[in-house]
This record gives sequence, structure tokens and C-alpha cells, in this order.
Amino acid sequence: MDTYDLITRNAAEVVTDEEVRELAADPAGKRAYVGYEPSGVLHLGHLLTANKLIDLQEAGMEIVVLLADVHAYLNGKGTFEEIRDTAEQMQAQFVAYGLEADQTEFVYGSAFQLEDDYTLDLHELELSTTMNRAQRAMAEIAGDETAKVSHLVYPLMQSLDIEYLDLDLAVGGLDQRKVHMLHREELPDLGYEARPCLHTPIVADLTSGEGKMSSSEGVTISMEDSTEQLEEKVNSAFCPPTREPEGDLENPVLELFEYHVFPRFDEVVVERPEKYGGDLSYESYETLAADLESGELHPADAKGTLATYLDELIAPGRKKLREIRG
Ligand code: IYR
Repeated sequence: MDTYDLITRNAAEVVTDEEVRELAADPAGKRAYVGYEPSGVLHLGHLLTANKLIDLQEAGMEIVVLLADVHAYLNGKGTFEEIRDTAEQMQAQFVAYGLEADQTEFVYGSAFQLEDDYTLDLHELELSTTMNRAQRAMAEIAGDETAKVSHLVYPLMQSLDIEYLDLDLAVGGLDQRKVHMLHREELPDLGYEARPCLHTPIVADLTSGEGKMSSSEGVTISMEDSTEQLEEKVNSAFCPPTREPEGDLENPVLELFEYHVFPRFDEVVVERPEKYGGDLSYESYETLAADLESGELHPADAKGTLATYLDELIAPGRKKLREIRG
């Protein structure tokens, strides 16, 4: 695959395309990052951006994973000590998932966000950004809970991280786009260069196909799930035999094949008894989706296969988590 296609595959949006093309022309040694508020257990939301980091690693870029401990603290996720503990568990699960330990730099936010220069730059951003602007940037990240001053400081710090970690590309889910736009608008006023951004899609809720899959509500799949729990969740997923269900609905089973399975496996085999036509094999998402639409692939077989492949993807992280917890 061409480097630009690899860097941008499955991206919902790049800002700007021209800047990302420039990066793709010479990716060696360029630095890309995702920041995560530490959490003890990785779920599919984390893994979607991790898949993009694996693509970028394959394209020759250096990867930085920010364990955003100060951000989690500002977002009310617990005491500093609790957050630190979960950050260590998170790092171990990312490595088990496939982020090469020797090619990935894991950085704690608190390692640089408490320095004098950073703090003074933060205060400068506080002076130039309206509360309204900061609140809007934060709305999708903290939901309705954006009433505290900490929630206004949060997106300003995230904007600065991109400069302080010396990055060439900021990656995040679409829910991070407003923070990234704030970065692009505000950083030049501090004399820093705005960086390109890449946003991954938001996957629909597994059981309804509506809205977004979320770890706080509804069903998500995580490193904590046993094979049986995972099968149960996938089997109860919404999976009409079409890519485009009516209205605002999505087909989450197809989305998971597209964003989680095909990027990590060259071939996907659907095992079927001979009397139902025997095994099917797919090398691309497109052919699998087309077969689901034509009726060649039954939704129940698609779900069974999805569960098998997702299980394989989370198995190393699940094992790691069990070791950590003892
Ligand atoms: N806002 C992210 C966490 C985060 C991301 C980056 I990129 C940072 O520089 C800092 C924090 C989240 O919603 O998890």
C-alpha cells in the first residue's frame, strides 16, 4: 500500500490533506501521537486509535503515547496515585496489543506539563482563549460535565502538548477534533507552528447501531472480556444485511470488521459447514461487506467470525491484565 493510503486508511478526516500528503512523502522519523486519559482496561475505543498508530509505525513514523495523567486528574478521574497506577496497566496492555515497545515512547503528562515554560505558555493561552471557546472544545470529551475551571484548562493543555512533545501529527478520535482545531488556531499566536491532525471515526453502539459506542453507556468490548462474554456481546449486536441501514443507523458489525479486523489481518476466514456452502475467505473489507449485502454471507456467520477475530486481538492484552492483577 502507498504510504499516504496507509497513513490515511480508515481516517474519518485529516486536517489538512495537503499537510498530511507532505508528511507521507517523507515519514521516516516523523513523530505522531495519541493521548489517553489513563484507564485500567483498554476497550475498543482505545484500540481504534492504536490501530492507526500501528499503521503509522509501519509507515516509518515514531510513535508517542501520552499517558495523560494530569488531564485525567483535571477531568475528575480520581486521585493522582490511582491515575498513575492505571497508567502503568494501560501501557502494558498497549504493548501486548501490538505497539512495539522499543519503537513507542510512552510519556506521562506530568513529566513535562508541570514545567515553568509549559505553565507560562498555558497562562498565555488562558489569556487569549474565551471560556466559550474552551468549553466548546471540551464538550464532546467530558459530555455535560464541563462546569469546572479544570475543564477549560484541559483543552488548552492538550493544545500545548502537541508543541511540547515536538510532534508532526496529532491523532485522535473525532471527539478530539475541536481541541485540535483550537490548537491550530491558537498556537500560531504563541509563535508555534500548528500541526496536522488525523481523526479516526466513531463506531456506532453495538446493540442499536445508533449514536456512538461508549464505555460509559451501552456495550463495549474490552481487554477484560472473556471469550464467552465477547461472543455474547457480538452475537447480540445489531447487524442488518446492509452497509447502510435506514436513517442515522450504522451497521456496527461491519464497522468493527472495517476498523478493527481488516487492518490487522491479511485474510479473514468465515468457517461454515459444507452443507451451508463451506468456508468463505476475504482479503478486504469491501468483499465481505458486499457478500453480507448480497446474502452470500449470513449475519450470524459474520458475527461468529467477528467474535473469533476480536478475541484473537484482545487475547494478549487480556492475558497481560490477568498477570498484572494476579
Ligand atoms: N482528550 C483525550 C486525552 C488527551 C489527549 C491528548 I492528544 C492530549 O494531549 C492530552 C489528553 C481523551 O479524551 O482521552
